[in-house]
Amino acid sequence: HAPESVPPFAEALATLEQLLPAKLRTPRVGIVCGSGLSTLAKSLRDVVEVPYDKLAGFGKSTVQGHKSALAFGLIGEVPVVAMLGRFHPYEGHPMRTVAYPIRLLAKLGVKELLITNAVGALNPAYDVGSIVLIADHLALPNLAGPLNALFGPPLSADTPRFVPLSDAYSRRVRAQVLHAAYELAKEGVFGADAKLNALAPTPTLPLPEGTYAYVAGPTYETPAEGRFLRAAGADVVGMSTVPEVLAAREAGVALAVLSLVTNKVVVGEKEEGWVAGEVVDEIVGREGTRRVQETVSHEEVLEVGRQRAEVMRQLVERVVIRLGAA
Ligand code: 6GU
Repeated sequence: HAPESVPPFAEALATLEQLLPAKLRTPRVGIVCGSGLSTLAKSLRDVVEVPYDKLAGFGKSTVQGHKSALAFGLIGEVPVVAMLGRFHPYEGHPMRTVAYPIRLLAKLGVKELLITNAVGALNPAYDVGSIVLIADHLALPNLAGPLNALFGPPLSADTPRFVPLSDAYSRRVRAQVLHAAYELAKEGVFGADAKLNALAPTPTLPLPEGTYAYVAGPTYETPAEGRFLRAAGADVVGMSTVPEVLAAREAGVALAVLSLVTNKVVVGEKEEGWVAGEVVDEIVGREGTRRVQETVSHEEVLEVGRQRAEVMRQLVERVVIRLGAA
């Protein structure tokens, strides 16, 4: 394929080599900060931020609530790199651009990737503000061609062609996440109930494991689509992450995904969407209850992100320290 389609990794790597002190040049863990979660960077010591516009091959991030920089620093003694802001296919970025930063992180030597995101809950047991550890995904766009991030010619001769995804969400990294969450729950970080559950003789862990449904967006789901995804086995739904998961797995990077529930997806029963009952009430002059059509807003998503960012920050920090010690 045409050489201009090969992203300028060498150029971006040279820029980073120039800007970073030696101790930050080989990050062990990568962190992707989702909507409203860029404050995760507060965990980093000796930070050097590199704006995306200084790095060859990066697109321009356009979503409100996302910063646009790589933050290099230390958590404990572990060198890490955090993506403050990510690229979404719905912004119009080609999949190559969405995958590019993850491939660059892999070339820098990142061994584990912790991806955070904001999701809507399909599973009625999930409360707004809770964090879900993703165990698997359901990606309808991936099953049908060009929206699969690995569709097209391989990056180079040593890029694997057929990437298995049955092990996409690393059991090793996920176990570290749950151990970290358990420690924090005992310290009260997840609230009083979670603390009691953690201290029980057989503890209940504070994070449920769930399946992430990836949709292309930028529209939120209709109620019928929400019911469809829920019936198909998904627990949460979002518009990011899966392209990055594919790029990371292609590069052999182990990963875990932490999803912050920012809202419950409006699902309801099919009949709740019907307006006929109210019209009949009006026709016969009967008092009735008029339903309001609920919607989700991006502001709501960002606000919950801000409220729960501190818990997510402590969790990510604790996971990194555990990964560094393991
Ligand atoms: Cl309800 N849907 C999708 N697709 N993404 C979301 C969301 C809902 N809430 C946060 N992100």
